[in-house]
Amino acid sequence: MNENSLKKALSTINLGALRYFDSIGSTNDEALAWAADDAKDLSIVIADEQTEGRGRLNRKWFTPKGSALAFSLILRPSARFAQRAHLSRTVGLAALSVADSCLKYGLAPRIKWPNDILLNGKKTAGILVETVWSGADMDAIVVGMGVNINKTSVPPADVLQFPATSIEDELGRQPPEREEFLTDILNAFISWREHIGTEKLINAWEEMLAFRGEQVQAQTGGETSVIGELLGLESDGSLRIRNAEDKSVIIRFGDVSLRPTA
Ligand code: BT5
Repeated sequence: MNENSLKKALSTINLGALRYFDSIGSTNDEALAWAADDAKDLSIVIADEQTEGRGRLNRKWFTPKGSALAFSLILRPSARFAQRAHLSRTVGLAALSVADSCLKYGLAPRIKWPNDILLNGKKTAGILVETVWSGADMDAIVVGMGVNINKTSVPPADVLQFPATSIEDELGRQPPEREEFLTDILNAFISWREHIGTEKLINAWEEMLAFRGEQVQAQTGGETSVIGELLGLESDGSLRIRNAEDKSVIIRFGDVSLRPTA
């Protein structure tokens, strides 16, 4: 992957502009700085390697050289969508785009709410959405996506809180070129984005949810956790769980980690 191969692969997609790096700290950091400056809607930062890749709460995200997709898209939300509720839907939009791209290769993706894409119950991609505000206005949304494409992108098990895999591991053969997989994700993202404010997006996202109808534990920061049956999504993308007292509990988007209760 290099700047030329990317520009060629992405030539049919209506992007704002592209910045490519052989190696970078974090594509989200570069995108946040660019968004605070003059980046146009749908500008993209992409790197072959990240040395300081980030997950939520500054957890580490591994992107070794030559093996994964790591990129950040900059969105300029229209006034109608420049609200906090829009953020969880944007995570759903990004997760669906990765999931749709996996489907294209015959894989069976599931979205572990809020921000992970699982193949065969293991994490193959993660999403990190961050914002740039000017005063009370949401100026830009940065959607960072990391996808393990080749086997060599999967971190060692001892540094992980949840098992991980790659597209290559799950296909059991040579994976698509990274440029090709990126093109699929961006095309899916652009077409799903048309439906960002609709039930269609929520329904498609809900269909893809991991552990639906199963018992899960949602750990919501600190010590708080909710245990119950995962029912589905609210219209803003929040998660609905039926607890042991048969009550619906709504889990808002934030630092939530979800796992099945074995
Ligand atoms: C995420 O956070 O899953 C969001 C990851 C977003 C990464 C992209 S890459 C492009 C852009 N630039 C950035 O700097 N970030 C974004 P979270 O749910 O907090 O999960 C983080 C956890 O995933 C870590 O604590 C590890 O346990 C695990 N992990 C780290 N690297 C992984 C990998 N390559 N594959 C699977 N799991 C990984």
